[in-house]
Amino acid sequence: MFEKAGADGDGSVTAAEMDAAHASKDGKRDKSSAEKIQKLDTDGDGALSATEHAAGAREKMTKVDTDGDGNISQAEFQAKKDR
Ligand SMILES: [Ca+2]
Ligand SMILES: [Ca+2]
Repeated sequence: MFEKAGADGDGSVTAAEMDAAHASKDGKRDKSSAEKIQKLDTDGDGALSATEHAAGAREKMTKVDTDGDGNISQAEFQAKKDR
């Protein structure tokens, strides 16, 4: 996803690029792209670097991986969905 979304090739994804990527994928704009980026944009430059994106994904995974074994089991995935 990341290679495709970084349209200007600088390795970062801006809100506009994320909107464009989502728009081409499902035909509608995701209004919360800017908010999502803001949450993960730890250095505050308004763009999401691969590192920031990875950190966000890791944090999400840690939250779901309740027994901390580094894998999302079906039970953990289900528990997250049910929450
Ligand atoms: Ca950033
Ligand atoms: Ca686990």
